[in-house]
Parts: sequence; C-alpha cells; structure tokens
Amino acid sequence: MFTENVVEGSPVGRRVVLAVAALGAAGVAVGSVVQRALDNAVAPLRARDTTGLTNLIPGDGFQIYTVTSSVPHLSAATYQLKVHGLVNEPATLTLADLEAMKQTELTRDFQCVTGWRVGGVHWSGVKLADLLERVGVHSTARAVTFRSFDGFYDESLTLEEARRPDVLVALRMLNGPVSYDHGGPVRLYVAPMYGYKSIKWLGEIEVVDQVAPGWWERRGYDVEAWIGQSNGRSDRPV
Ligand SMILES: Nc1nc2c(c(=O)[nH]1)N[C@H]1C(S)=C(S)[C@@H](COP(=O)(O)O)O[C@H]1N2
Ligand SMILES: [Mo]
Repeated sequence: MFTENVVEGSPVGRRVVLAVAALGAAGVAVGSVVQRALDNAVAPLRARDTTGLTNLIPGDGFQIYTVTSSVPHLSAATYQLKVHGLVNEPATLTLADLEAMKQTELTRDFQCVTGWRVGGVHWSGVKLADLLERVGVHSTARAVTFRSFDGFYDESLTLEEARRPDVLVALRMLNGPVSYDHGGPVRLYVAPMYGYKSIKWLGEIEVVDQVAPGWWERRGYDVEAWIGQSNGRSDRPV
C-alpha cells in the first residue's frame, strides 16, 4: 500500500518502506542498495498495474505519483489556497491572487528518492518566502505544514527552509500552467530536496511551532530530505 506508485492493498510497498527503514536504522543505508530494493519491489507492480492511474509516464521524464486514486479537479476559477496558523493576516488566496504576486523563475532538476531525475525543469510561481512575508509570520513560529486537497498528502519544512529562495509555490512548470497530473493548478517545488517534499494539489499552508513528519515520512522517509544527503542516497545536489 505504501509505494510511491499507488497500489492499494499490496504488501510490497510496506516491504519497501520497511527495507528502507531497516537499512537506515542499521546505519548501512547505501544508496545503491536502497535503490535496488526499491527497483526490485516496484518493477513487478508497474508491469501489473492496469488502472493507468498509478504510474503514468507523460513523456516529460516525470512519473506521475499520487497516494490516492481520486483527486478533485480544481479549475483556475475554483482553486483556493488557505494560508493560516501562526500568522498576522490569515488569507484565502485565489489563483488570480497568486498570479498577481511577484513571480519567480527557477530552472532546476527534479529528483525522486526512488532514483529518477528530470534535468533542467523550468518552474515559476510565488516564492514561499514572499507568501509568508505577505501574511506576517509570528515570532513563535518554527515550521510550515502543507496539505494537499487530495485529502491525504501532507508535508512540512522548517521556517528557515521555507524561506529559501529555491522554494516555490509553483503555478507553472515545463513551460505551461502546472497540469492536473503534476498537481495543478498549484503545487510546491522544493528544489534542494527529494520530490516527496514537493506536494501536489496544494490546498493549505499552516504556519506552526514545530515540524510534523509528512505522509512519506511517517512511512520511513527522512524528514530532512536534502538531495544527496538523506535517505541513504548519494545523488548530486540540486
Ligand atoms: N499530493 C501529493 N503530492 C506528491 C505526491 C503524492 O503522492 N501526492 N508524491 C510526491 C513524490 S514522491 C514525488 S517524486 C513527486 C512526483 O511529482 P510528479 O507526480 O509531478 O512527477 O510528487 C510528490 N508530491
Ligand atoms: Mo518521489
């Protein structure tokens, strides 16, 4: 049930995650070993999947991931982003509100912890730092929690990480609006961290007093997800 490819009820995902956790715990989390465990476990699932939902390959080098099979389609007109918690001015922002803010562009690789990497992806959107500035963060705040409108996925960053210039509330990627499959209309992009931090279908940002482990992190992934310095992997940093 817990592979990055949705396979409801399959025991294989659990095995993968436990394997990763065990390697980490034993201090022998060698990237290639973890990768081989993941590949071995996931390959047969890919072949077996008949829903088409779990591992779409759209041709841009990304694999399409979701932990649930039904995610609402929100249009540009109906999309809303709730920003709240330890802030002076909680806000509910429409896509137009986000588009009216300063747009920041980034061209960076995207790296999934299971091994695939897409080079030189073009991203643009609102710097999370700018959004936090707009709502005014309380001095007691230490972290930011993100929730997806898929109803399941969540993530967090420390406040310091959230304020990095390479963390975007992305409105565009691959030279177009963020597509539904890629988490549109709005997703997060955390350039220096593995893909699981880049939450899709972003619905809510809550400023909080401590980091809460996200969906994958409750299933064994590292909370500090630096590319090349976590999850037992040695990838080139982004
Ligand atoms: N809501 C949501 N966000 C998510 C995920 C997910 O399953 N659900 N998967 C994460 C993982 S593990 C990766 S690698 C990327 C994949 O992004 P893509 O589907 O656009 O390729 O999304 C991340 N964000
Ligand atoms: Mo991932």
